[in-house]
Amino acid sequence: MGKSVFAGFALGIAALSLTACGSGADQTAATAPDGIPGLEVSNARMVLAPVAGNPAVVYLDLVYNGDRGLALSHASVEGAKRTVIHDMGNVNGKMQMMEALPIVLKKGEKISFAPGGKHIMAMDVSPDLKPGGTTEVTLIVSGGDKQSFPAEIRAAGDPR
Ligand SMILES: [Cu+2]
Repeated sequence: MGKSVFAGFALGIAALSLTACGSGADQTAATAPDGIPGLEVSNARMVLAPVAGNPAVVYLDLVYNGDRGLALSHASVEGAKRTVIHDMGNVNGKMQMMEALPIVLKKGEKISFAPGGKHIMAMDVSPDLKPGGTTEVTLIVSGGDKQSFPAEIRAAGDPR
């Protein structure tokens, strides 16, 4: 009797840890730094908004030397609920930011995400992201390959 109760208990634990393991693995898969062959990212930085809770902006420099032509259309930022790649465009004679078209990466391509141009917009940023810290940014290309890298977090007034 005592033995079967213990067995049932042990089984319960096993099932529980299996479940925990499963969800952990899923999360890892979603943010795994698989790497995109030929892609190098440098100078990644996230600039927080002056008002907490407003969107933050991520800038970076990338160089692509892979043989396969790719299109970069998605990004994610750890600690942000939603992430969109933006570009600046002319709307009725006024420059404003808008969702970027997929960015074509060909061998030898060098692209700067910089103030006044392309940038990654991070919405609903966690208050845990503070100047001086780092967060993980992931670029996702056509086909689902992705590459993650750290971005230094800066305050709104810091040099961009
Ligand atoms: Cu924007």
